[in-house]
Amino acid sequence: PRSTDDFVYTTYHDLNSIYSFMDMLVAENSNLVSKIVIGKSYESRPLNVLKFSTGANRPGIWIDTGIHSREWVTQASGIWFAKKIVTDYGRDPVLTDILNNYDIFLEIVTNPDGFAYTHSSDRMWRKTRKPNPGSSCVGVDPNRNWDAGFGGPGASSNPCSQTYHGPSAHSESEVKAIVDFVKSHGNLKAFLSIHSYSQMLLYPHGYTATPAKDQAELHDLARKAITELKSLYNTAYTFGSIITTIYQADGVTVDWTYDQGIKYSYTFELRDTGRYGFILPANQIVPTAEETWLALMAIMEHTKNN
Ligand code: ING
Ligand code: ZN
Repeated sequence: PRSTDDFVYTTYHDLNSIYSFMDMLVAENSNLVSKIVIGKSYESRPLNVLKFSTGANRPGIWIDTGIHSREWVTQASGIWFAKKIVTDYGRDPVLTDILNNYDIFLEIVTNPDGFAYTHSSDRMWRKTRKPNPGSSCVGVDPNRNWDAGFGGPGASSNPCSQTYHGPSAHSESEVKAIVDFVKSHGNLKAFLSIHSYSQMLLYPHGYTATPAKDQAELHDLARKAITELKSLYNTAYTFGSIITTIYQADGVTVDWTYDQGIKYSYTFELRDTGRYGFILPANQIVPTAEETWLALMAIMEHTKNN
């Protein structure tokens, strides 16, 4: 494609295609979008973040997709979100109001080494691609590597496990880059980390059953967000805290961000509930992105109003 209008949103794309999409989007909308490189992956790929901004010194909203590389509908949805933002700014009054007060940061390919590997070698790869010394198994689960209950029973110490927590908190450069970004930014108000699959909207905590201090508000907002989501294609989501809704999970992204003071920290699990799982047919990409966007807008609007 020569422009993001020609880009095909209804199919899955490889890393080069997504990285060129980002550059096209920035070139076409340089007054609204820029690309920040927050670090590099273990295999030295750039960790690209799109910044949507209409002014200086704004608080921020973070969205990441693809931290687990095999969850392809999430990166594909991230692409669609990026195009949606530039299309709707100045047209949709709610998004315009959000962007006139907040910056949005969007990391579409949060685990680029894993993503490249899902295209080249193993479609079901989840983890990073850093070798583990003393083991023939590769990679760390980047959703068990954060310094929030790190190393607890909701993660594995076995390097061959899909939930291996890694040698230490933030050992993975893909995680550390976000940690550094969150700390240096210092004013993120929402942090939305997008996975698939299961059709769930989850809030902290995963490492403890002690309710988050904002549990009541997070719960009500989750209900509102999934009600909006369902209004489009009748897709049913469950919601609640991570530990009560799925299972104990230690060292997860949104527990760390919540404990850093980012109140609106949520994880999505997008379509489906298991019929296709990670191999979601491409004809569901755009419907998934569209319905998810309604939930994201509900959370972003609430963030702006609170
Ligand atoms: N499932 C998530 C996992 O990492 C999850 C579930 C999400 C746990 C958020 C904790 C926090 O186990 C997938 N599919 O990645
Ligand atoms: Zn995941």
